[in-house]
Amino acid sequence: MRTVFSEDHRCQDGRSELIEGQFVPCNEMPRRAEIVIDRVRATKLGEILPAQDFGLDPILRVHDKGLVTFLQNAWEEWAATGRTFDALPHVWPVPGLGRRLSDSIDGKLGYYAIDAGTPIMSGTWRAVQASANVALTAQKLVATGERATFALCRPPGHHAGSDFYGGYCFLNNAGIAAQAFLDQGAKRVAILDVDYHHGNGTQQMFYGRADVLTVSLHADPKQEFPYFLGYADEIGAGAGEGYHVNLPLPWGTDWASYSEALEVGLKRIRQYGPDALVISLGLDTFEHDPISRFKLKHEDYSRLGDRIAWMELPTLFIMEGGYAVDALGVNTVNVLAGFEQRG
Ligand code: 6XA
Ligand code: ZN
Repeated sequence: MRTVFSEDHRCQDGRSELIEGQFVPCNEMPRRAEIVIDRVRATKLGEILPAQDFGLDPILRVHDKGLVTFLQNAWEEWAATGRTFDALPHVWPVPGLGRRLSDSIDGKLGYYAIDAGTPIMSGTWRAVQASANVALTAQKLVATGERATFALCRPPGHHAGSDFYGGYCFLNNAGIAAQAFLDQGAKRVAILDVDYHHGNGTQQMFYGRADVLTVSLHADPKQEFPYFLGYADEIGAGAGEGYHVNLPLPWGTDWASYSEALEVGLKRIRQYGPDALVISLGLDTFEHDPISRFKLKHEDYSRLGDRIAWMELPTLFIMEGGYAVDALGVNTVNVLAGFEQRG
């Protein structure tokens, strides 16, 4: 399997995130991608390709111009106030406060961000655009006949919606790629999100549509981020009703119960009959992940790849979360190699 990768991911290198009442060093760090690309090389998974530049058009198919312009200019506006540390929001437009777009960068940050864990710095836009280009380059390979490719995206994307960012995500790489498949002639695309966290951004951008089926297996939002979305009764709206599937699972979930939910999701995808499958590949379901509470083991990731291969669909793997950094290369490539083994 070929991997698409851009060194520009390093331009996203946040100092700290707010978690459990404290500012701590960012879990979403450059070393994550480095360890994965090292493992891709060491295991000879396949050729590594650079990203091509697709410009803003495919991004604007799923994201509002306002969000994109904000992300392009946020650092400059923040730095113009004399601040040299990373940009984070500190006030949000909850319903009682209204939702007006302020001229102030602090107002804009709260308007577009969903959390205080997603710092913006001078290189953020460069890394974010590269990450989307990595996804689109890999998407094009699948759309033009490759069985599967791996988009080693960083920063990740699945929490970013049409007009908001957060949860370490700025642009929704999986959503952008799914829309690109449709724009290139696919009739239906399925997105399977196996990250520990609910893919709230992916769900939001396609919630009223039936041409993208979203299936997410994740920690129950009663217990976990993003808390406000990802419940089983969210099934889509209007034309999208029945095309969005949430499979929340409790803390402590291991492969035995995870794989049961996986079969439910895969069955729904098979029934949908998509032209392409996009996998939001998060590895934070690992037993030693520092911010998560599932119990998947190294070998379970090979099984996961094998189960995905059984679908026999053109498949695009998009990197999402995973913070047990030393194990991230092994776990990620186990999925991809597990997929490849089923010829
Ligand atoms: C709390 C946790 C953010 C979740 C990031 C993630 N700030 N999403 O891994 O998939
Ligand atoms: Zn996650």
